[in-house]
Amino acid sequence: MAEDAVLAFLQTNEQIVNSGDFADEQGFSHEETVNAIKSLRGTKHVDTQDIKKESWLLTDEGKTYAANGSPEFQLFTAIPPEGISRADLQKKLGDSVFKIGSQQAIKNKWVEVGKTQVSRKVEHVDDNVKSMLLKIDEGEVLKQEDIDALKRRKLISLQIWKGFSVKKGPNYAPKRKKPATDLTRENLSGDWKNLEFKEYNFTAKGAPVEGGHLHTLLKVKQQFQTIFRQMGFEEMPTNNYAESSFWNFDALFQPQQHPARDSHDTFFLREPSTTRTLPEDYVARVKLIHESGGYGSRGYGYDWKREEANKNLLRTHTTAVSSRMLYALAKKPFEPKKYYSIDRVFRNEAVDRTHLAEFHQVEGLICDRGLTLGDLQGVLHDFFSRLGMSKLRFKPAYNPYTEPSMEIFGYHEGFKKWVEVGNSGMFRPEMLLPMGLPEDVRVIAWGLSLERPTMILYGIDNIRDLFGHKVDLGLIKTNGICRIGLE
Ligand code: FB9
Repeated sequence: MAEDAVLAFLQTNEQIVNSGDFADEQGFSHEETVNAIKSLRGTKHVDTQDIKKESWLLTDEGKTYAANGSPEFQLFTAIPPEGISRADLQKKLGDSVFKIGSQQAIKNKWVEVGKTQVSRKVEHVDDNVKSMLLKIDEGEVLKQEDIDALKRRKLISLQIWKGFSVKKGPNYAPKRKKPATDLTRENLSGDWKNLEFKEYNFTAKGAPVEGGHLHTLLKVKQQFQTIFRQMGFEEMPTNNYAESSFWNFDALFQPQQHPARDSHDTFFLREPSTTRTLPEDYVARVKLIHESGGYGSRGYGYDWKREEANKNLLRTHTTAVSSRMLYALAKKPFEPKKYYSIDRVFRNEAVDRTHLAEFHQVEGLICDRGLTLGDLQGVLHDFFSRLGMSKLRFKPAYNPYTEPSMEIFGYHEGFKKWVEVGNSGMFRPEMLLPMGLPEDVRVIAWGLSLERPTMILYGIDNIRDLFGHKVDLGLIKTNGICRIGLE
């Protein structure tokens, strides 16, 4: 071991004058020797003095000039006394030597290079570059101006050698006892007094603690959950991506020929392709409301088909869960409720930089007697102001299951512009009354996505950097905490 060699050498010698020579004599690499010396210095077995040597080394180009002569000298000697054509000279020397050689020879006033002819301007020249390079190679020290000239032509490079001279330190011993690192049951019994303990390295970094990391979307989801909880909403159970067309569309009074129910917009399941059970009495009322209306509505006047309602799909909105919850509410003595959901929904749509075939829908609803559109606008102001958006505008819109419906726009203080932030409306009587909810019960509801606010908050402009198999897990680890009140 290099450590043992250093300690043994110092037992019979005053000092190691130069760690480099010592390494060569002892047959160790200089790196290994230096590491051993640093370790022995750490436990004060040795004291050291830094040695720093600067020397010039020939670069690869410098080595070729030292061997073949400088390009300018090669060019000069290739020109016969009567001169030579450029083309012949270039052919003789090769492009690189001709190019560099002619530039330097002209600079030295050795040659004259015309459009076609090259001729000598002097009788004789010396190849000083070559002789200087050979001197450096032999370790000679040159004048600074010569060094600078060769450095400028990148023919030499500076090599800095660092080593040590080494002497015995206060804790010197011919053999180093392996420093103890812990007090143990064994050494506590007695010989701890004779042990040498490794010094604490208080600057050492702790081992990185690998822990779990919340996905960026889930950080924002938690913030939305907090907002809904603060507003007194309960979370709906959304743990079923697979849904029947009945709950996803028919229960919402969405007609069976609606384009959104086409396989171009919806993912239908192949297996199991149809749902097993539906509440038959309620299905009968839904069939009726679609076909011939009721409760003052004309209905759609088409033949409603059970097999269409039975088709299983990946839910296209969390409103499918809202319909299940409202039906469950209608089966009990009525009590007002505030529900929310935040979960994945799936749409068979064209994907692009900001859209995938799925997204996380955020939905809120309030079910109570006598609610009005004003109540909806009020709760939207409350909700979005908690997201840092206090200025809202509403634009009339259409949804198959809400009337009236409104698109929601919020003024984004950061972008200094209005941003579409969601959609909303009052569920239609054709949806609520067949469920069996009391006549005067109204449901106001709204929805938005989780991805849009997340991408704004974290400055992500491609959805694939946020969601999917290409997400950079390093970002998941390093993305900051989410403080809602998005700026
Ligand atoms: O999220 C959306 N925009 C948005 C939301 C928040 C936000 O952060 C604010 C800074 C603080 C920024 C932007 N949108 C809805 C609007 C647009 O992004 C839109 O282009 C994309 N929409 C999705 C649907 O696209 C297929 C977002 C998604 C959406 C739209 C409507 C609903 C839900 C999600 C709904 C609903 C609804 C309506 C009535 C009753 C019940 C639910």
